[in-house]
Parts: sequence; C-alpha cells; structure tokens
Amino acid sequence: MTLYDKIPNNVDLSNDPKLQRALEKWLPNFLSWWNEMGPEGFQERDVYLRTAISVEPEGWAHFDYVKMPEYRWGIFLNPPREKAAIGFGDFYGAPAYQEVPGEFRNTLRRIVVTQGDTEPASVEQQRRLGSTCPSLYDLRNLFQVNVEEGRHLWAMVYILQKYFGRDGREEAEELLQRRSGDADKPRILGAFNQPCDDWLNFYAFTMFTDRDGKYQLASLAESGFEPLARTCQFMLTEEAHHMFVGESGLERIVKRTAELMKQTKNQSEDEVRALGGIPLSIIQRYINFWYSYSLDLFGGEISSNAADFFAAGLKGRYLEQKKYEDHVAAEGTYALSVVENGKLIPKDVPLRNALNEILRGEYVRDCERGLARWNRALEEEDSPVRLFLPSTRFHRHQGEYANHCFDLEGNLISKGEFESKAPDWLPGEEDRAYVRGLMRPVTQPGKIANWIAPPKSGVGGQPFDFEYVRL
Ligand code: BYC
Repeated sequence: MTLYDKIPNNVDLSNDPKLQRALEKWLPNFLSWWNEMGPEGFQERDVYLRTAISVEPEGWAHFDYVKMPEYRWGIFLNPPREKAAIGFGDFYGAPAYQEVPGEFRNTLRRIVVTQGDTEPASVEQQRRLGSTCPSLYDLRNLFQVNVEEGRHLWAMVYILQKYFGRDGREEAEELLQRRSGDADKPRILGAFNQPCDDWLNFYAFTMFTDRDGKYQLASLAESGFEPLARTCQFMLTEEAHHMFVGESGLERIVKRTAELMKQTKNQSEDEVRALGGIPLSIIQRYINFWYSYSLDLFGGEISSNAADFFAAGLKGRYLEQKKYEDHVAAEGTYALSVVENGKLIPKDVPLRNALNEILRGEYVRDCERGLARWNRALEEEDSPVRLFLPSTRFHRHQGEYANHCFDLEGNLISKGEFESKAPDWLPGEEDRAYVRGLMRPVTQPGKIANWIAPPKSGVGGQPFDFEYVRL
C-alpha cells in the first residue's frame, strides 16, 4: 500500500514528493504515539466508526467497523475559493495568503502549534476511559472523538510540514513528545493538562472544552491564510459531533439523576447516592470546573496578541464574514470589568484588544443554550433544582481575573473566603472518588449503567442495542 492509499487526502499528496517524505517519516512516530498514548486496551477491537474519505457530504460520513490504529487518518481541506481575499484586519481585501507571509511566520506557527497541541492532548486525557464505559454506544462515541482528534492532529501537521519547512517538521515531532499533565513537558494550554479520568469529566470536557475548539476553529476558518482556513472549515464538521456527545451525555446524566430523585422520599442527595446516581451538586461542581478552565482557553480579556492576529488577517472573529460589516475594527472600544486597587471597575479597551473577550462572549451564549436544555430535562422530571453557569470571573487562571478570587456570582472575595467555599464550588477528592466508584464497565449491547439514561437514538443509522464495539 502506498502512502497515498494509506492517507486519504484531497491535497494531491501523490504529486508532492517532499510532503510525502515528511509525512512518511512522521507516520510511524504518530502510530507509536497512538499505541502508547491512545485508547488503552481497545486497539485490537473492531469499532463502528465514521471515517472521512472526502469532503463531499456522501464521502465524509462513511460508517464501518475499523480497528483504531488502522483508521484512515486523512488530510482534507474544504475546496479553495475563487479569488480568495483576506477578510479582515489591516490588509482587508488583499489576496489571501497562499504561502506563509514572512513577517507573520512565527505568529502563525505559534497559532497552528497551539491548535495542534490540543488534539493529541485530549486523546491522552481520555485514554483510560474505555475500561469504565457506561454502554457500547458511549464507548464507540469516545473512540470516534479520539480518532477524529487524531485526524485533527494530522490536519495541523499537514500545515506545519507543507508550509513551514524544517521548523514545521520539528514542531510536528514535538507535538508527539509533549504529554498531558507531565511536569516537565506539559501540553501548552491549561485545560489540556487537567485529568479527565471518569465519564462525568469526559462529558463536561466534550461539552465545554471541545466547544472552545468550535470557536477557535471558527475564528481560524476565517483566516487570510487560505490553507489554514480551508482545513479548519472541514474540522468544524467533525467538532459538531464531539459537542453533541458532551451536551447529550450530560443531559442523560442529569435526566437519570432526576429520575432517581423522583423515586426517593425527600429528594435528598443522600438518597440519590443510595440509589447509585450522581447528585446534582456534584454535576454542578464539574460544570464549574470545566467551564472555568475552558473560559481560560480564550486567553486574556485584554490581549495584544489577539489584536496582532486580527491586524495581520490571521485569526478573525466568530462568523466574521456573515455577522460583521466593518471588517477593519480599527476604531471603537469594548467595556470590560477589571480589578484595580482591590475593586472591580469598568474599563473601556480598544476593540481589537478585546477580541478574546468578544469570542468568549459568543461561547458563553452557546453554553447557556446547553444549560437551558439540561434544565428542561430537570423540569420534565419534576425536579425543583436548576443548573447554572458561574460568572466568567470565577476560578480563572488566565487574564484579568487570574490571581484574584471571585464567588460564583463574580463578586470579588478574599482568598480565605474562596478557600473555605471551594469544596461547595469545585469538585474535591471526595466527589471524584464517589464518581469514580460508580464507573463500572457495561459492555452488553443494549445495556446501560445505572447513573446515566440511555440515548434517544443510536448512531450511524443503528439502534442503541447495536454491537458498536466487538469485544
Ligand atoms: N493556558 O494574550 P493572551 C480544541 C498564554 S481547543 C495556558 O492572554 P492570546 C480542542 C498565551 O499562549 C482550541 N497558556 O492570549 C478542544 C500567551 O503565551 P505566550 C485550541 C495560555 O495569545 C477539545 C500568554 O498566555 N485552539 O481545538 O491572545 C479537544 C498571553 O496570552 C492560556 C486554539 O487555542 C491557557 N488557557 O490567546 C480537542 C487556537 N491562554 O505566547 C481540541 C490557537 C493564554 O506569551 N490559539 N495562554 O507564550 C490561540 O489563538 C491563542 O493562543 C489563545 C490565547 C486563544 C489560546
């Protein structure tokens, strides 16, 4: 089998010997990384997976049994646009970059590497979840997410190897060498070094952290660097499924907890625990944790990096072309709250410096939609409790609010107060141990763990009781 056959692509790989050589060198290293750090214990199993074989609608959602190491990691870019132009910033209207512009080389490489780093990181974070799956349907969804993150790594490695020469090839190697949570060579962004070792973590991660991926990829899909824009456009189609897994997964847990609460006398958390469900307060704490770490992924509220990315035409706003008329955004200000002299005060910042915050705002609204859905599930099961998103200032490690303490409503509080309330607000060791204790594998087709409701339907045209993974 030639490399061309092995790597489905629409970038004319067979006529690009230099790129082929680079990928040929990288491929075995990728596979050893996958075998070492990918899903543990299931590499030899047949999994009912969706594989992209082209970007056409009929070519990209192809379902079949595949062993994960044999997944066809392809390179797919959306088709080029005719007379593509830079859609925003200081060079608005100029022809789009087809090669890396020399003056922005380092900046662009940093963006691609940061994006690329998250993909293997998430596979590493999730690698042990298979052994405690709540159903074969969920197991298959986990593996689908994992192989697609692997493919997204390929997408960024393609950009690095094709457009950045030798340093791009070095960066591609380093993407396989950093490790999530490693003290010496951690992954680049905070959320990707946090453990994701139970299924409540997994659903919260795919709900909140993958959703950052949606907004970052959407901003890069606007890029004036055409190859990056086109590859991110296609990645977005896959990202949608990951967020579905998270949003519907959490909804199913919430629904099951509410069903169990209905069976109890006093609707107390102890009774829910006695019935083997996950109390809503624990779910809320996991939401607080992953939501705040995911907010950090948008970077500082006031960011000269973001202003520079935009000015250069490298990273746009969410739906830049569809939503905005003024694509230069050189004027205007954005009102923020910042901490000065121990107080929260309003501050107007130049619009371009507030682009991280503006993107974060889009993300927050999207998350609120998910919360409303979970609260509808609670309402349907007659639960009086409602879940919520904490303030965007709560528990932040990046930007204006890092190094200060806030309560869930976003009021500035002392460190001592934060520490005394933290067990109510964030998952503690006891919560984690309780959730881990519930995680026992359920692998009979059609069966489901007690702490989660079954999905409304199966996947890939199959029913819930289909044998999604042959064990
Ligand atoms: N953790 O000006 P600042 C996904 C660094 S997820 C650690 O505030 P900037 C996926 C920052 O790098 C999407 N460090 O922010 C999801 C900078 O360092 P340097 C991933 C952080 O640069 C699930 C310094 O702080 N894609 O796809 O405007 C599963 C000051 O930065 C963090 C991207 O991120 C953090 N959270 O924006 C699988 C897109 N935040 O340069 C996949 C590409 C900031 O001074 N990345 N820092 O050493 C970017 O556009 C930007 O790098 C960021 C940060 C939005 C991340």
